[in-house]
Amino acid sequence: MKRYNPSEIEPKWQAIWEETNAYQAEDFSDRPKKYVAGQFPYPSGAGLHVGHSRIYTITDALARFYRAQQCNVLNPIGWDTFGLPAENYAIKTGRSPQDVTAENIAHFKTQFKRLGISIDWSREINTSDPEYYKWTQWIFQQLYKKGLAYRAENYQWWCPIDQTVLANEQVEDGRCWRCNSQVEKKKMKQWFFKITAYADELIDNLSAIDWPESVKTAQRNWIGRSAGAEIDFKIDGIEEHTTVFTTRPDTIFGATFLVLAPEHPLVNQLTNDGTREKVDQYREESLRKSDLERQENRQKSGAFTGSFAINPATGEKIPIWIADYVLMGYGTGSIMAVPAHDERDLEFAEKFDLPVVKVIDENGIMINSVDLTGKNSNDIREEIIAWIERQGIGRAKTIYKMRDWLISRQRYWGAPIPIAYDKDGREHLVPEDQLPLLLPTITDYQPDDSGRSALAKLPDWKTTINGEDMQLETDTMDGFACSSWYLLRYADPHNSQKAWDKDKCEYWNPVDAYVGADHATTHQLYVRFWTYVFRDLGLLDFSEPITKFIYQGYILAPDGTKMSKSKGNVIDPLDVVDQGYGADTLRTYILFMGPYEADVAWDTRAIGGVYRFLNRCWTLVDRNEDGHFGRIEPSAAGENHRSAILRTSGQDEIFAARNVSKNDHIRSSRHKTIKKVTEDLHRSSFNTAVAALMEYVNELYKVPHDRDDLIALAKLLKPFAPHLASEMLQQLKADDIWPEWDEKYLTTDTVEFVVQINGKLRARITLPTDQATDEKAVEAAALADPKVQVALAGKTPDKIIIPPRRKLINIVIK
Ligand code: ANZ
Repeated sequence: MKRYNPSEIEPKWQAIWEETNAYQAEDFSDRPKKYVAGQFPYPSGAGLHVGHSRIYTITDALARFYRAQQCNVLNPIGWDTFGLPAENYAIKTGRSPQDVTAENIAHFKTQFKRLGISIDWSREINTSDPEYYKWTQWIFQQLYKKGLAYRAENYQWWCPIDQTVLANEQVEDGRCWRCNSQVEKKKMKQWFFKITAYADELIDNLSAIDWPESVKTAQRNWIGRSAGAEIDFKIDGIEEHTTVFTTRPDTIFGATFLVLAPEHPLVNQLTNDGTREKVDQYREESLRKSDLERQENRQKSGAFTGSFAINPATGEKIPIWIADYVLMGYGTGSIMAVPAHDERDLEFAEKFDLPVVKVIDENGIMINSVDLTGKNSNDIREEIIAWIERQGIGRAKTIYKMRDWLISRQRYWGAPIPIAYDKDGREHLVPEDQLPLLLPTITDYQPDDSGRSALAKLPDWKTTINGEDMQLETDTMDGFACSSWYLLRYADPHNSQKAWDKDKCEYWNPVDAYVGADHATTHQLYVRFWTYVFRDLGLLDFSEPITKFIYQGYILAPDGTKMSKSKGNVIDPLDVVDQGYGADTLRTYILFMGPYEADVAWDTRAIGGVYRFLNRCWTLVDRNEDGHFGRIEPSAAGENHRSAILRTSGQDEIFAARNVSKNDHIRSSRHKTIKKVTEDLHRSSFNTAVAALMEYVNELYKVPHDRDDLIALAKLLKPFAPHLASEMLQQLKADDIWPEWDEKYLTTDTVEFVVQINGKLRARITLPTDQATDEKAVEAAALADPKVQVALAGKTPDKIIIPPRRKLINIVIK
């Protein structure tokens, strides 16, 4: 009898897996391919915490499940290494991001291996490796040539602490996503990727992919498609007009004033001597507010320009105001205000005492709308748009909230943008044969005084193109650029001639299951965008890169709060392993703790429960080492009713074997468990699969079983507890091919009867449910039982009483 000792079993199997390259995926195979991947980690100094390990545990359970089903499985890993934390650490400590990153990767790698994650290590990638970012730069070139990468001057979000520009997606509630400081606006020349060119496809394709609705909704809202119309309003007295964007052209008869964003270019012209002072003052005030403040402030403010426009539907003169609730960066920066049907406009009209004209009644019927009165407003939209088009004063228009993706960062630790400037400041692509444009090793990482990256301080940050010396771009690319194509690179990670070989890329992609925690409107939108670009460049022939996305919930601290480094409540998975629980317990616990999408608090007591469960699995196999299954130890009492006492790692567990014969009941349990676990894994319901295994183990303790019952247990356990399961399978001399269930055994539910002879319990018998109500069959089964026969000692029973609805057989002999 051996104790369950994960610290012995786990290193043993990890070494075997490593030596045999057990998880290497084959490029091309007749077997069905399965590509699973967890969002690759940023290898921080703190190491992987249990929250991250949930991602890879889920991914690994799927990988092992598919592998056992004889699929050709790709489960790769890489490191998302560029970014601010490593650079800030370098500034603080003087240690190079290159060195620190290498150390962190080594630590992460150890963690992955010690958790038994079945990675194809031959495909490891690292975004700050020149062999990788060479191709990130090459992709930049392709985008540039297609007009999808461009430089423009614009007001940008600027983080004063991190000293860098932020993408819209990286500003949360007016604060920097990374350091939480209040962001500012700064006018700068920046690089953009034209994601807006694919706005429609990014929305329309969502219906075809198996992603959580919440993530799809987040993307839909982020892209923010609004269908409506642009309408030109003539300005009274001058040869000018302003164009508004509206989603409600049907309300045009109720437009009682216009509102322009304070930054609108027409404002100066509309202002006169009497209004200029107030208008200028208001404009200055609003420039200091963030868009979010401007939108959320219910206390409406504004200024009258002194000019009027003509409502083209009513012919009436309506005043033109400026107000900060109208944003310059959306639509045309100018609106027709319909206070009767728009809340913001109503707040504004009430504040400044402007007219309110209702044009639609409660039933959606038009009123006060000349000859449209009486019609249904829903039917009017098209009619109005057709009318403004005929008049030549407007057109149907769809706009989007999403802006182009801002990708330049004024920081050193990123992939250099492969652009150089000639002496006239004109842009040139760094030629392909100069790639990778290597990030030089430096010692002073601090950005320069004007907020440019440390590269700006290097006198030789230059190149020669066509014989001309040129200054290289000092901005580097957003880390999200590097992570927008890594899933493709895994298919062909060492290709030095191309970003990827098309056949390999198409063999593996799209990803069958992508597991992650976040980035719905950043990473996962960018990945989709780039895939469309690659498709249009002929580099691949599919559109959606991720077929199924598994969005995992957070693991919370035991008190239900978020784990965070600053609170010091982060749990290191290796600590749990080293406490003696082992990786298998940790993994099984993580998968058992709740549905994968739920946020669940860490519970140390529950880990103990999972450890005991694995211990019981171990014991079942260990005590049968000699090949006897369901073996009965003679008990001291020498009775027919026997028991065996098992000793397992300091705990006594009583195994009561009730019947010597192999019975149908356990076979039925086995097949049911196989079916349940298989189906649960297909729908990623890991916690219910573990629960089913726990029930099955309880059954195995109660009734005799054979080798096949234990083999099934070990095979089903392997996605969760791969080390222990491998050990069990080795002892049972079995392969690890996923077991199948047979429908015919599922229905044989059984009923257990107690057999008494002259009031004394002599045996228990199990009958299929459909026979349990057949008195003759129950009688016959009782009399055929070997223990009953021994007790009868050849005598014929006088009476057999089977009380209705009780699982009891009374045999009376004289
Ligand atoms: C008249 C109207 C009547 C409007 C009505 C709404 C309701 P979404 O759906 O978010 O696209 N709008 C247009 N441009 C704006 C800007 N730059 N800043 C602030 N508001 C702006 O919203 C479109 C509606 O928001 C547009 O339709 C416009 O007001 C306003 F009963 O026009 B509407």
